[in-house]
Amino acid sequence: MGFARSMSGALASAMLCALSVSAASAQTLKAVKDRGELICGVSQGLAGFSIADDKGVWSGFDVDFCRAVAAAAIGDAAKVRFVPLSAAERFAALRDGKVDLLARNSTWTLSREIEFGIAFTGATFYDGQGFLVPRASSKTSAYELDGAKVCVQAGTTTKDNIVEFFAANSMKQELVELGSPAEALKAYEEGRCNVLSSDASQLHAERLRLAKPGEHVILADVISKEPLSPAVRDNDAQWGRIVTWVNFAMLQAEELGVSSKTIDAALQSKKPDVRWLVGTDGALGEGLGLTKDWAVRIVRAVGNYGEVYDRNVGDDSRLQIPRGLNQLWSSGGLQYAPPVK
Ligand SMILES: N[C@@H](CCC(=O)N[C@@H](CS)C(=O)NCC(=O)O)C(=O)O
Repeated sequence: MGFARSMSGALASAMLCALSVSAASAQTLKAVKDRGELICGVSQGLAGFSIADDKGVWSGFDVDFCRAVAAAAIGDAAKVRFVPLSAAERFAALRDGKVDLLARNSTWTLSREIEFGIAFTGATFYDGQGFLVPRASSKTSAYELDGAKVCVQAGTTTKDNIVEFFAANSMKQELVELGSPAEALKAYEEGRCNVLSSDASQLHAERLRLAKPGEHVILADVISKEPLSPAVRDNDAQWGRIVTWVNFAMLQAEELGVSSKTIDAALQSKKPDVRWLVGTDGALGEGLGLTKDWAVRIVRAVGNYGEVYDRNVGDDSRLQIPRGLNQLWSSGGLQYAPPVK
């Protein structure tokens, strides 16, 4: 009796099913190319990172990352379908194949990788958890917050960090958990809490939505590491590599002075590192399953890392978040791309 016939029908079909799932799941690049569109999970609206305007046009740091991946993978940064996801639903949506990529101000943690079978592809933005308080409270440090009522968004790393930080410093707190950032901000504005806590980058964005932003301060202390990273399913190494190296290509471009303004000159460059990046030397793009000009497409579409940072959250944006840890390593920060060669 043959192997297949010796198994029960149900078992055989379960195995076939498992086979086809793993074959399909290792094919994200092919699925994206065949569809002609990248499906990218983003936030439901966070200025600077991912937000849609009244015409439904998305912008932000995470949005530009999705566009960069689309430029590299399908040659068109406009071919992205953005799927807004709440904090609570985002990782299951990725796991269940509802999106090809999650770029949603999500903190890279080991427990998330284990629980959801996902892989973070590398920190695009080093953040930390901070506190927003009314200026009139005269608080200047996180260590002065004993007894605070703290508004946080449910389903985030934020809540656990509060519990741990206050306990570790023998301070009391009362958590007020809300379902969305808008609700958290409203609760803070209405005085249902006297502290709003989240990733410091988000506090910069949320403060601008208050009636009088100048009457609120972001304390200098951060109480956690929040390396924000895109994520993919962990069963498709080729796709994971592409997403990882899109970020590195943008960093490498900044380090080499290759920008959306200098990209044509870069194609004529004799510098070996520039030639590797833009594909006039080597065959790295083909090795990734893309084309030799993959990095050129990225830089033309969204610019290098510094351009994306400045436009969305830095000097050229309303948020004005200092580069800080997100400076390149060569300028004293943590952003460091391995050799693109
Ligand atoms: N980086 C943290 C926090 C991320 C997060 O979702 N923050 C909330 C605000 S505290 C947010 O971005 N909300 C936007 C939304 O839900 O659309 C995490 O990964 O848990």
